[in-house]
Amino acid sequence: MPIETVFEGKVKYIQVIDKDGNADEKLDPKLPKDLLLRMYITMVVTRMFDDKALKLQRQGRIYTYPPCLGQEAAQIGSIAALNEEDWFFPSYREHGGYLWRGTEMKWMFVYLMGSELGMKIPEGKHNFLVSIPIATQTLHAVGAAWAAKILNHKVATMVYFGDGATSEGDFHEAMNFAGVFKTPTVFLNQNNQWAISVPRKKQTAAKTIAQKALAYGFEGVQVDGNDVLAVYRATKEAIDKAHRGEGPTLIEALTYRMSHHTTADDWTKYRDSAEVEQWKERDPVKRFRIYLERNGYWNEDLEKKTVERATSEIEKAIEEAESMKLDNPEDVFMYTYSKMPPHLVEQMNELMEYLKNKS
Ligand SMILES: Cc1ncc(C[n+]2csc(CCOP(=O)(O)OP(=O)(O)O)c2C)c(N)n1
Ligand SMILES: [Mg+2]
Repeated sequence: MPIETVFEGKVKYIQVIDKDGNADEKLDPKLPKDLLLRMYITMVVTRMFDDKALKLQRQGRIYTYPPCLGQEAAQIGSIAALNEEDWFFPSYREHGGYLWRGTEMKWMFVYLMGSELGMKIPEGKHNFLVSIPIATQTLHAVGAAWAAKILNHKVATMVYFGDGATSEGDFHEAMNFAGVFKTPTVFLNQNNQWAISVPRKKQTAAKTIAQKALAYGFEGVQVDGNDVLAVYRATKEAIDKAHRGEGPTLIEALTYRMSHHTTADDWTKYRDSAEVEQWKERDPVKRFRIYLERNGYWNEDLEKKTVERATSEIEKAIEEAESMKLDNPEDVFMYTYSKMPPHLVEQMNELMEYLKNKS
């Protein structure tokens, strides 16, 4: 039996639309107009949702909010390549992903108002919950993919995580398991250059995050994460591969968090505004709009109507969320176990007793 001692691996980089909106004819996936428009409109709505959520937090109407400004192409380009039966495992920044997968905006606001009700996944939707503990969702996604493989269900799982998450043990365990057991998993890394105030260069000495896949025995691809068509192309290939039973892929979407890490953060304390300005030139929404306009699919009038429709949709969602009765503190304990263990029952009773005496 030959023993392998030499390894020569490579990571490819994909860009379809450059920062000025010029498309590479050979790489353009030439998607149908209705899909392209749905992608663009969702990107615009995501950006408007994001802007509104930030303002609501500043007014004290929702709690901590993690903005996704600048990451719309990385999110929508990838989620659009996922079939409905495939499973979506987000981190906490994938607002665009939830919108694409049919989550009603009012529930997203309800969640941000601190109610567990907002995280109730609609029946039949293959979406997972927001994951705040960094990288834990990579293990969940690999576990679910492994279960699907054992059950012979032809579905893939796709998991979102940041550059900082690649320093967590969970990420490496998930990658290793996925490689060995060839699970149908797409690891979608949004390398937005920062993990709160820690820059990407402090997460790893490797040139790319994508190359980490090679050490686990599978393919790693780096894409321009601000180019929605490049992200779509790479993700579609990875999902198709997973459906064919050919195992996992790691996609590194190179992007940038244009806003604060969360509303509890202030980026002006640790990064240069010149850096932010430089990334503004690579704006994913603007770039995609130029592409659509050049293809004759978009114009000022359609933009205006989209913004008007989204404005009233967002206002209506806020109104509905704010008119709900959301003050059920016991909900915090309710939905982790089908049968609540005794220590949680005790804590819940203690809290309810405390609140009763306080009022
Ligand atoms: C296990 C764990 N450790 C630490 C934290 C605190 N924390 C919240 S976000 C974050 C940075 C994550 O950065 P990255 O993975 O790049 O994702 P991004 O926020 O940039 O999308 C940290 C350390 C946490 N939530 N979970
Ligand atoms: Mg990050």
